[in-house]
Amino acid sequence: MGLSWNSTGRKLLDSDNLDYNSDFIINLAGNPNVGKSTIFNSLTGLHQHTGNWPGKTVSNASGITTFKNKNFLLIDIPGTYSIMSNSEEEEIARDHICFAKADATIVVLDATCLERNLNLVYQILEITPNVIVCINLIDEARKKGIIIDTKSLENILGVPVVSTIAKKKKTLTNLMKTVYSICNKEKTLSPNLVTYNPVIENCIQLMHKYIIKIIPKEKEYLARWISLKIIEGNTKIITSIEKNLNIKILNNEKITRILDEISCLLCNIDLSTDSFNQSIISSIMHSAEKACSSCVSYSENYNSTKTSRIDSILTSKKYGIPIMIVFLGLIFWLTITGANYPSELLSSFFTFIQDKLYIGCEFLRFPNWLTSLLVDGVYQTVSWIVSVMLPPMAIFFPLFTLLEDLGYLPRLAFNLDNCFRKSGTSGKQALTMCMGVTKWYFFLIK
Ligand SMILES: Nc1nc2c(ncn2[C@@H]2O[C@H](COP(=O)(O)OP(=O)(O)OP(=O)(O)O)[C@@H](O)[C@H]2O)c(=O)[nH]1
Ligand SMILES: [Mg+2]
Repeated sequence: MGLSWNSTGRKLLDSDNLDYNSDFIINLAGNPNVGKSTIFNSLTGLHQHTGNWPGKTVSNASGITTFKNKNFLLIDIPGTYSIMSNSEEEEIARDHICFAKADATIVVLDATCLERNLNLVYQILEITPNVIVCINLIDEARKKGIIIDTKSLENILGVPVVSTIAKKKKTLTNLMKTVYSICNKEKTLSPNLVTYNPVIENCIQLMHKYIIKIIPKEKEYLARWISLKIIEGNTKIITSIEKNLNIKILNNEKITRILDEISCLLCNIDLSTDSFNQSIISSIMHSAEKACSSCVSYSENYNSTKTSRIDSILTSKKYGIPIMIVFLGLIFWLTITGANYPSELLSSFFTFIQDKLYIGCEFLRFPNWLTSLLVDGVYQTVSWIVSVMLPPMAIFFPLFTLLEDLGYLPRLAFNLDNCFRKSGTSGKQALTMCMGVTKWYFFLIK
């Protein structure tokens, strides 16, 4: 796509056709639905799609904003919860922040759920030091009685932290001032990274000594993260690193030898690949939890907000499970008894058609075996499945969608999480389990 102009006559660019004539390039990253596009629109005067559900921005978008006579090219990156896995949006975000040319990355956070958002901040700090943390939705946090000490968070993270209300353009001036000073190197940043298990740290050091020698000078900061990814054995990320930095990792004898040494170290503490990854994730989560508890406090009206009151009942130890049993019981009852009526109607309709099919076969002088194959075999089986399965599904799914829209499903998942973890899965499987139970009932009992 080509170039276009906004109402103020500034040049606007599509991300697929980035023009680096701007003075500075700034990434806008963060979890989904935290206000990245709202900030982007406020600053550039563009109209990126915004709305109150996650995943609206699906590819990088870019636009120019001017501050203190300098042009900043802002790039609105699709929201992601992490940059560790291999899902498409995580790859886009990770590769862009890691390898594309940028002077700074603004990580936008939702002030109402800081801890979850800080997990991503810690991951991004591993791939770029020039980070500005922007705590958005401060107005919503205030309404809920959440108070955030930005200075304290700044000390913990080692990068600047500003708070904003994206819809109020005035609040973005402070953000732009900070971006300006970082881009002009008025401040040097030394982020405080997550510290992993001491043995893992030793392994990283071993790999780091070699990686720092082969990596391009301007990407030296990435050496620690690349070392970690090599130890993790994440082939997809490694291939992307090889391609973007033009270095050889997969068939590198020296790296293979270091990896052998590292395997011995990890064997000594009995750390398999799975538990290695688990340990990395827990360390990041632990750091986010610690940072959050040191800088977030709650005013007196915190617990009196409507959602937290509802939450405290729906997920409480005393009422959570009984309420869940009542809700699920009601859904099963509506599905099972409610489905009987349309099932009977469908069944009589299919029987009526079946009689007509017999007459048709007789009229066409089909041999008995063919009539039996087509009508008693194919038609009767299909009509039985449709009349038994369609009505419960048509009742069950809308009811579950309603529970999802009301926000009950995540609470259900929370209530069942402990129990599901004992069998090696998570509470999120609750919907799959309910679907399984319904199918089981209709196939085996009916
Ligand atoms: N109250 C309040 N609402 C905000 C603020 N910033 C954004 N919003 C609203 O939050 C919702 C999400 O904003 P978006 O800008 O679409 O979020 P995003 O981060 O781009 O979302 P994705 O593209 O899906 O990752 C929209 O309804 C915005 O109007 C804020 O500071 N305060
Ligand atoms: Mg967006």
